[in-house]
Amino acid sequence: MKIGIVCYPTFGGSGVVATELGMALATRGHEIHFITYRQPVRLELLDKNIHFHEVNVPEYPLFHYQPYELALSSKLVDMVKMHGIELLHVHYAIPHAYAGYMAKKMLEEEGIKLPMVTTLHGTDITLVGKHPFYKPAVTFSINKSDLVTSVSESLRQDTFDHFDVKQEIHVVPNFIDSERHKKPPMVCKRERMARKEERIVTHISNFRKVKRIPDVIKTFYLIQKEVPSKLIMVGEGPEKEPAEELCENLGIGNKVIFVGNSNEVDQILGYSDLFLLPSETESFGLAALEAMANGVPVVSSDTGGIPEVNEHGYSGYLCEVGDCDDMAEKSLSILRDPATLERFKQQAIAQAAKFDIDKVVDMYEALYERAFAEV
Ligand code: GMT
Repeated sequence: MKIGIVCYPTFGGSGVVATELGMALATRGHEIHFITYRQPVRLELLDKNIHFHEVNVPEYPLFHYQPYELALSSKLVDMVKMHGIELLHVHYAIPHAYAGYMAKKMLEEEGIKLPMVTTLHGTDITLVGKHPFYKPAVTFSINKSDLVTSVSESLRQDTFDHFDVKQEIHVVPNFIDSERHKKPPMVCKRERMARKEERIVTHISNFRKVKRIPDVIKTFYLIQKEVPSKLIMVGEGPEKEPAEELCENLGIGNKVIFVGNSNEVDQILGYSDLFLLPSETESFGLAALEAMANGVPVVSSDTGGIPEVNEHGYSGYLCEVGDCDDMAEKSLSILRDPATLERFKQQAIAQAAKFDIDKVVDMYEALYERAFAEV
């Protein structure tokens, strides 16, 4: 199958999922065309089955806002015609489903049928999408997709709660390549981060309000009082600077390492002992799944789709949003005793294996077949 994938090329979860799905489909022999404004960060190599087409938006002084959707839909039309793309899979409703639908309609005028699968990822529904300024366009593009998927049951329900969606929504969870995580990290730089006797706690996100970054710091503050430890903060975003200030104010600046965006996530997780994810809401929590696949138990909030990923008392613990005391207590119950920590690490790996890439790619392939049949 020749499949066009539209996604955000950045470090965000939806872009990561889209990229890894595309690469997995390519290894199964599909021809994949990524169409976006930059080469996706996780896209390791381009080969005969993996192509990247850059969307350019020429700057023009008249435009206060550059019309990306217009440029994207035009690029989609051109690429479909040039490469014979047979199906479009758009990740994140805004504006990808909207631009995809426009491309589909333009192609229809020329007698070309293009089934479109839309995957909802979370903030396109729960935060941004339901804003009254976007809602009619998001509702329209979901309803006009030939097939809609969501990354969790919780997000599926949220979509029905917030939008007048007439479509069936298929839950296809995010996934992990368990085989890749079985390999030992190439170079272990643990000693650069912490002393041997210290535990390593990690958080990875885009440092937005929804991630409740101060809760990460406050929870770690309580942890390090009891157990010698370091906190590694991976990612960039608006909450990073206030977080650095908070660490200084709490007197733990020397115990918290902010590493920024990283392509070495697996390596960092490879030597981490605990992952904190105290988000306000989270449709899935891909970062938590990646942590578990690397043998890192997760202490998270009990919100959105996270309980579908992190099993309470097994791969980690679920706590009420904002309850830093409980998150610290649960973290300490894992970290204090080496045997307990080892048990949770193994259970985290076993839990992550439930989200193996092969099963999920099978699900997407079956849905692509269905989208073809329905057009
Ligand atoms: O806020 C983020 O984490 C980025 C956002 C994205 O679209 O890249 O993440 C959403 O999609 C991820 C992949 O499906 C999910 O794992 C995240 O839980 C979801 N984020 C939220 O719902 C806040």
